[in-house]
Amino acid sequence: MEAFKSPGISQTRPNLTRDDLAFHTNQFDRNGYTIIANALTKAELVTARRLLNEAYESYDPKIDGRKRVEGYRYSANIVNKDPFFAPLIARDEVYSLAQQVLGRDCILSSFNTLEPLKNQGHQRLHRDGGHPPSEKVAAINTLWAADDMEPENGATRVVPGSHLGNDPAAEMEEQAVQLAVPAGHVLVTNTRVVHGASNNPSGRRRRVMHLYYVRGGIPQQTDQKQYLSDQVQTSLSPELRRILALD
Ligand SMILES: O=C(O)CCC(=O)C(=O)O
Repeated sequence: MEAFKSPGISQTRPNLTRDDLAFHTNQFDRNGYTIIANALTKAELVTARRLLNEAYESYDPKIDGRKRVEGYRYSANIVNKDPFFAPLIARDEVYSLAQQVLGRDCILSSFNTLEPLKNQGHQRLHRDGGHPPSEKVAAINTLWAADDMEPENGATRVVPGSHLGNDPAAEMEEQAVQLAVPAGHVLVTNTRVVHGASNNPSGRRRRVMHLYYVRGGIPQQTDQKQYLSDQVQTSLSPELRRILALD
């Protein structure tokens, strides 16, 4: 298991420097993932946890799109759930890296949340994206930990460097590391990197938000124009509307 040292949950967010961006770009290119510290403050974590609980309760595939995932608490269409969530899609610490990798006009493809239930949640290792390693990265996933994510509660497994090859994902379990991602931190993955959610043996809460970004022009996993209510759509700033591809 790879341990990630954290100074603890922060009251404030760090200023993103050019050096930080260069560091994360380098990690992302080499390993296929990187972890951004303290993108959510302590106060935001309290709010996020409450609102995610509400989102799990209110999720309805007919209204929110996508399918319920067995073995998890789950919801899709999270931007529609509360005004707290929309600004996260443009949060500098994460969106700057998305723009660096996917281009300045990159958009949000989907915003979901997934939490493995006690003794459930194991996924086979897989790749989310199919573009050949030689082509430009077409999509990234960003996993925002609302609770400390550790092996005891089903932390994500990844195979470092596997975005650079074509080995079958299902045969790479021995090379996988289970990442410890403290609450408030964000795991950013190249969608070609081999990874999977894991069994949650303790049942301790593991609420994670998945904000999936793609290059501008690529169809969204959740058509935001279709699934966001009129009220939410009209409340959004021009920048958020652009990232959601509403216009
Ligand atoms: O939440 C996680 O740990 C990873 C989820 C995942 O890989 C997926 O749903 O495809």
